[in-house]
Amino acid sequence: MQLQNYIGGKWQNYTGEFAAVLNPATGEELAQVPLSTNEEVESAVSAAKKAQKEWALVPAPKRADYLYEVARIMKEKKEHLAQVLTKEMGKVIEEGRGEVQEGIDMAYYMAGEGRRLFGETTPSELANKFAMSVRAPIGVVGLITPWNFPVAIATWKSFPAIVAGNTFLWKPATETPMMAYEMAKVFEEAGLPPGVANIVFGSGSTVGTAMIEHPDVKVISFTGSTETGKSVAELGGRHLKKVSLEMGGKNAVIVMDDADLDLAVEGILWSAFGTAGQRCTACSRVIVHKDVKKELEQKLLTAMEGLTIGNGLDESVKIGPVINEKAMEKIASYIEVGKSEGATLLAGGTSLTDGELANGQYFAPTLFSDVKWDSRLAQEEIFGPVVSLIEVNSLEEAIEVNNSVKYGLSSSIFSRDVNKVFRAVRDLDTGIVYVNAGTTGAEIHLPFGGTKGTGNGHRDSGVAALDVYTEWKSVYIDYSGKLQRAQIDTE
Ligand code: UN1
Repeated sequence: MQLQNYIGGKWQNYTGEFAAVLNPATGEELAQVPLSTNEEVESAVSAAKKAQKEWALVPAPKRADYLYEVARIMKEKKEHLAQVLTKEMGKVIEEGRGEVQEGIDMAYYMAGEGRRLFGETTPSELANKFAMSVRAPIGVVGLITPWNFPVAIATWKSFPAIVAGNTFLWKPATETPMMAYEMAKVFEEAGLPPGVANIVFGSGSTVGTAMIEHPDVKVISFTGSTETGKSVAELGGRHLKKVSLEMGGKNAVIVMDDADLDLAVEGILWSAFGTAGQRCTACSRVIVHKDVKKELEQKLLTAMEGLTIGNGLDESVKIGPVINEKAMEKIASYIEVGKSEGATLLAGGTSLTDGELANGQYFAPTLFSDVKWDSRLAQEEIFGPVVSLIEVNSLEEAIEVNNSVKYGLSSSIFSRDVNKVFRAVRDLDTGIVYVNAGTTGAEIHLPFGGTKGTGNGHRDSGVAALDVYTEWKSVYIDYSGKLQRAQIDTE
């Protein structure tokens, strides 16, 4: 099947270059994705621009009605969408369903915003004058999304964008275009006016660059690697774009000596090996108090034996493949880094190729211990099922080690001591903090994003997402019948 761009409410007939989309669990070709050119970006931006003026005039609660319809259709198609997602991305079907649910939740949540989109009224310093600030749409927005959450992340960006009166152009990752294609069908079925939602498939270097450089694209929202995010920010800066970035993480679970260790093990397993470790929120460090280190190690090793690895479509499988060969190579290279840095490899560390796994991209869940906090293994994002145990002597040291990385997305602490917990919540330098839970599992009605190298101050999802897609407009209405000069006629 050859996918097609969705522009101005129409399926294009693109005849240029295509790339193959592979199922990471089996290696089979699922579809072909267009590698679009500037021309397709140009026509999508022009369709989006044309539609935006009218879309902005549709009352926000009516714009929201389309999102309720989107939610309803996604709910109806949930199983189908989850199956497609698992096939193209590899995550296990249970997580595929969870991700689609995240999109449904986001649709309902942002549809609700259509009846709020609160502005503010503020007293004027002058008599008989009314002052308010309202959220105004910005125009055409460009969305660049990654392969690890092919649908959820796109909904965090596109739904607030449209409820606020913008139109969008979405470039999904070339590894996972099928979910974008499915979402285009959902938008079509929901009756979204032509040009409000546009999807252009292709590479970051061509389509992404053209979007960022286009004068009619006013906002760029990007989720992906820190490396690519920096280039997006640089290019966006040169064109004075508002750029919202969500990038890498090197998230840690802190396990204190008073923690419920069995619960900590469950939290670590789920957040380190779920999605085969390919979440920007994935736990890739465990910072453990020295008094419970040995016991935690043993419990983790025992629990890891129960992890089943295979094709995510199989309901009994807990861990699916990683996305592609390049990812396998990167993960394998970090195993070598860990060994050369003197870390102790306790489990995993190899690719899995036996029997049915032979054609897929499978990497064994891996546990390193005795990892030095400042080693590359402990500092760099691996994006695979690899966890590093780092021993500490106190809560203060744990927090310091947590904060020593250049990223600041998610963190977690397992402790039964309320004093330690509150101190950690205050001092952990991350955008998301969990207590007695792993580092993953963000809910869509809270802001999602991080500090330091993870972001640039913006947030996806939650009410904070509206700040990315709206401009504050301050309005002063003078009903005194005379000219009143601010700062001067106030005596
Ligand atoms: C990501 O890894 O890019 O909190 C997003 C979570 C998910 C979203 C992760 N709800 O892990």
